[in-house]
Amino acid sequence: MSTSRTPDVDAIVIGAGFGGIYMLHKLRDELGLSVTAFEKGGGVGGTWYFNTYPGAKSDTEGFVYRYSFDKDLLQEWDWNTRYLDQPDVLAYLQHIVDRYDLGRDITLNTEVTGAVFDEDTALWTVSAGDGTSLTSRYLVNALGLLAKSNIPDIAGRDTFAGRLVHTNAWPEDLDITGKRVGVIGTGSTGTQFIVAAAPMAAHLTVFQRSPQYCVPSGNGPVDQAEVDRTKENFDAIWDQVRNSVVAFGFQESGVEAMSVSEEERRRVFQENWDKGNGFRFMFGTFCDIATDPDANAAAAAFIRSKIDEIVDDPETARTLTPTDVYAKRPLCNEGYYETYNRDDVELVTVKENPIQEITPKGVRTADGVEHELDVLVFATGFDAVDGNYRAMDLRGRGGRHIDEHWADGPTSYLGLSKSGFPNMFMILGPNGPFTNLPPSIEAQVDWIGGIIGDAERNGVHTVEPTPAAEDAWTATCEEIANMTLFPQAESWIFGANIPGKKNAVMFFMAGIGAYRQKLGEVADAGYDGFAMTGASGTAGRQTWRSTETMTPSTTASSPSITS
Ligand code: FAD
Ligand code: NA7
Repeated sequence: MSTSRTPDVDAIVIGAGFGGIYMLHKLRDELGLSVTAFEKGGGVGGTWYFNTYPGAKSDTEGFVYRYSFDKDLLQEWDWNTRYLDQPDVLAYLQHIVDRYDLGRDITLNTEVTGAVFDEDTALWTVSAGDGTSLTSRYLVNALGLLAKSNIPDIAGRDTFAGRLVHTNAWPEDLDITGKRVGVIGTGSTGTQFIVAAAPMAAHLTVFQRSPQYCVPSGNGPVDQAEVDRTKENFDAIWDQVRNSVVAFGFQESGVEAMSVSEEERRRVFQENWDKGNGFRFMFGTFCDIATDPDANAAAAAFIRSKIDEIVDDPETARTLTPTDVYAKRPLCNEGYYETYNRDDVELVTVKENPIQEITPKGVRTADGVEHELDVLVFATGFDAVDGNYRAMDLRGRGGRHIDEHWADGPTSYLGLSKSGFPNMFMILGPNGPFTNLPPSIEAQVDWIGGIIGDAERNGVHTVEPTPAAEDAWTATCEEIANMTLFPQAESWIFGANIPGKKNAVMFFMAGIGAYRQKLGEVADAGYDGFAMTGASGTAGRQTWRSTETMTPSTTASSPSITS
C-alpha cells in the first residue's frame, strides 16, 4: 500500500441514490472537495433505478418524498398524483444529477468490493471489481438500507424454466401481460406488485407466508390548485417534517387510543382509513398504536374487520387476516384486499401449505399441487441496513473487518459513523432514524458535510466516534425500540427476515425531531463522542442548524431519549 499522504481525491462516495447524490453535491459543490462517486448500477437513482416492477411506487406522499435543500426546485418540480410512481422518482433524481452536473463525478457500473483504512497515511483505499483502486481522505457509504436483495434458497430454484426475478432487479424486457405469474412475498413490495399485476397477468398465484395489515393509500390525482397551495406552504411543511416523528408530512396524534370511547376510536380509524397512508394510520390516529398493546389491538381489530367486509370468500378472508401484533413497517395500497375477489387471483398460504420445491414448470406445494407458471417473482425483500456493508471487504483500524465489529449485530454512533473506522461516514447506517427517508438522509448529509467541513478548516487528521459513544447510542436505540411493540413482530426491521441473521435493533425509533436535536447537541458540544487527531484544538461548531428551526418533537408517540 502507498505511504503517500496525498490521496487521489478528497472524498469517495459509494452509491448514487438519494443519499449519495446529495452527499456528492454537498462535498463537491458546497465544500469544494474533489470527489468520486461509485455506483454499481448502470444509472443513478438507487432504489428507483433497480425497482421497476409493475406497481413500484413510493408510499410516502410525493410532496415530502423529495429533497428540501433546493428551494427553487421545490417550486419548479410538479406532480399530479398523491404518490410518485417509480419512473417519476427516478426522473426527479436524474434531474438533480443533471441540474448540478453531478454525473461527471459518478462512475457507473462499478461495484466497490473493498475499502480499507491505512493507519500510516490516514487514507482510504477503495477498490472495485474491475481493478479500479482509488485513495481518499474521506469515505462516505451511501449503500442503501433496502438495497441488498434477499433471495431465499428454495429447493429447485435454479431449475425453473420460466423467468425467475427479484423485484429489486426487474429486467427491462420482462412484460407479464397475459402470463401465468407467481409471486412469493406479501410485504410492501409484494402488495404493490400484486395489485398492479392482477389485471395484467392471465393468472396470478400469491404465495403468502405472513398475512399483512394493509390500509388504503388514498392515491389519486392531485390538481394544480393543490400543488400550488403545497408549494406556497413548503417552508412550513418542511419545518413540520423536520421536527416531527415519522417525517411523513402529517401531524402525529397526541391522543391515547384508550382515552376515548370505542365509538370515537372507530370514527378516528375510519377517518384515517378514508384519508389513506400506512404511517398516517399507525401514527396519525392515536399516539400509542406502536407502543400500547391495547391501542395496537384496537387498530389491528379495525383492519381485520375491514378485511372481513372487503373479501368475498370467507376462507380467503381468513387466510388474509393477520392475528399477530400490528408492528411491522405499516403498509398501504390501492385495493390490496379487493384484489383477492378476482377470479384470476389465487392465494396459497405457505405456512399451512409450504412450498416444497420450485420445478421447471412452477412451484410445487406440500399438498402435491404444481402451480404452473411462466414468471415467478421473488418479492422477498432485503438483507436490510447492514447487508451491503457486509458484502464489501470493509476494514478499519488494524485491518479489522466490519463483520468482526458487528458480530453481535450492526452498531454505529448516530447512525452515521463507526468507531474504528476513521473519516468514514454512513448515510442510513445502523441505528439511524426510522422515518420517511429523504428528510433523514438530508439531515445526515448536512451533518456529515458539517463535520467534514469543520475537520478541513481545523486541520483534523482523523475523526471517529469513541467506542463509549457508540455503546451509549446503541443502548439508547435498544431502550427506545423496547418501549415500542415493533420487536414483537418478525420483520426486516430487526433482521428477522434473513435466516441466520442475528436479531438486533437497527433503528433509532424516537423520530426525526429528536434525532436532529441530538445531532445538533453533539455538534454544539464540539462533536461530543468523537475523537480527533491532528487537530489544532477542537473542531469547532457546525453551522448547519442555524438556517432551520430546531424544535424537538413533543408528541406522545415519540419515546423520549433517555441518555
Ligand atoms: P439506495 O437508493 O438504495 O441507493 C444505494 C445505492 O448504493 C444503490 O444504487 C446501490 O447500487 C449502491 N451500492 C450499494 N453497494 C454498492 C457497492 N458496493 N458499490 C457500488 N455501489 C453500491 N422510503 C421511504 O421513505 N418512503 C417510501 O415510500 C419508500 N418506498 C420504497 C419503495 C421501494 C420499492 C423500495 C425498495 C424502497 C423504498 N423506500 C422508501 C426506501 C428507499 O430505499 C429510500 O427512501 C431511499 O431511496 C434510499 O436512498 P439511498 O441513497 O440511501 O439508498
Ligand atoms: P419485506 O417487508 O421483507 O417482505 C418480504 C416478503 O417476502 C414477506 O411477505 C416475507 O414473508 C416474504 N418472504 C421472505 N422470504 C420468504 C420465503 N423464504 N418464503 C416465503 N415468503 C418469504 O420486503 P419488501 O420488499 O416488501 O419491503 C421492504 C421495504 O422495502 C419496505 O419498507 C419498502 O419501503 C421497500 P414474512 O412476512 O417474512 O413471513
